[in-house]
Amino acid sequence: DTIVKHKLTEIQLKKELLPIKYVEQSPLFNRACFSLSQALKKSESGIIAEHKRRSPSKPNINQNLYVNEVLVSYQKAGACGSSVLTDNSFFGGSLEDLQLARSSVQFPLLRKDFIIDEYQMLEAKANGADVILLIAAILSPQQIKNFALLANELGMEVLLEVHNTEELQANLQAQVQLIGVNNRNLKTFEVSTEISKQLSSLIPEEMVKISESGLQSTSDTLELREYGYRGFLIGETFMKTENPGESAKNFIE
Ligand code: IGP
Repeated sequence: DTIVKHKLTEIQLKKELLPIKYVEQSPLFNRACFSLSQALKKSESGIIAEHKRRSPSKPNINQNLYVNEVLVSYQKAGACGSSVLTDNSFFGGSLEDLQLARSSVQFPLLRKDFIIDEYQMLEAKANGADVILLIAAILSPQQIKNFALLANELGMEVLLEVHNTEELQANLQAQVQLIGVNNRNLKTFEVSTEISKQLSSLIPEEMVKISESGLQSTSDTLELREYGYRGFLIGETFMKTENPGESAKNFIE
């Protein structure tokens, strides 16, 4: 709630500083995107490795590594794609991080932020994203439908994040390529992969299933594979170590 309010003000300000017509002039705006859903279908690891400096629950995960270095090492380790936090106030990320990421790797990039306005989708494309995250907990089903259409028109895929049955069922008609079940309860910060297991059978076949947050070992991911999960979004487990690329490599091998 606080985050969403903060975003609203931030977006108003940005629209004044950089109107949409200028966002669309970015050299990255007309490029072709990488498909995360295709990459995951082909990938053995299914790992989407995240760059994350800090979060509301962990004020200091890793503040001193450059996003380009981390991402290059993730790609070398065999990750299928990466997620880059672009929220500054709560996660310490930025759109510059996303740009830097784009110029350093050739695989799908997810813009990880709290998207509540069309403007942010144009911004995502203009700064190098291939996939955007839509969080069911902060959007109406109508918004999700509209935003997903626009993202697809821009050539990007959509990862819809849900945390319970209601959020999932309210949005089954939305045209999204990927469904992410967040194992972390955003209100209590409690983490449990049980929710991924419970929701797996309710997710339509044609959507790629991703399990997000709190994954610590290959025993977690191997178990979730049996429930049909193809993608695993991992941040802290890699980022809290001195060498996230090395940690990702060990995880994947
Ligand atoms: C990664 P973890 O526990 O591996 O660091 O989690 C990712 O799932 C998490 O950062 C995340 C997130 C979000 C962050 C999932 N959904 C929404 C911000 C907003």
